[in-house]
Amino acid sequence: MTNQETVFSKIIRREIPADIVYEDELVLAFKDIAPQAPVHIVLIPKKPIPKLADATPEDHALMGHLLLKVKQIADEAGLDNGFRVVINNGEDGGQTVYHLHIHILGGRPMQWPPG
Ligand code: DGP
Repeated sequence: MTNQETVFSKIIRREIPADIVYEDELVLAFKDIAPQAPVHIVLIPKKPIPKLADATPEDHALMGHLLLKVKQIADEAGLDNGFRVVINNGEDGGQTVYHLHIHILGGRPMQWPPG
């Protein structure tokens, strides 16, 4: 197992099951296994960037693609009343899976500030 090998790599390779809601050549989105809201989708790049702080200028287009896919996935999930987007980065950020991912949460009003 390499440094960048995580459970999300296994989901990309279909080695473990996930409820996939969107896929293209660059990204994959699936339902979070421990949902924190009625809708909780995790969107990942297929490229195994460990965390946001590890993205480089080479990833410029990929980062833009991810954010535009957030909008599409939220639309398709029916989150017309709004939604929250979260990226946990590193230990203090509460990151547990070291494959960059965007949480898309919705279906209830969110609190601010987050814990
Ligand atoms: P984070 O704390 O930002 O690293 O969030 C990781 C998220 O990944 C967490 O909300 C739970 C989710 N997760 C972890 N393992 C699995 C899995 O095997 N399947 C799915 N669908 N989600 C997972």
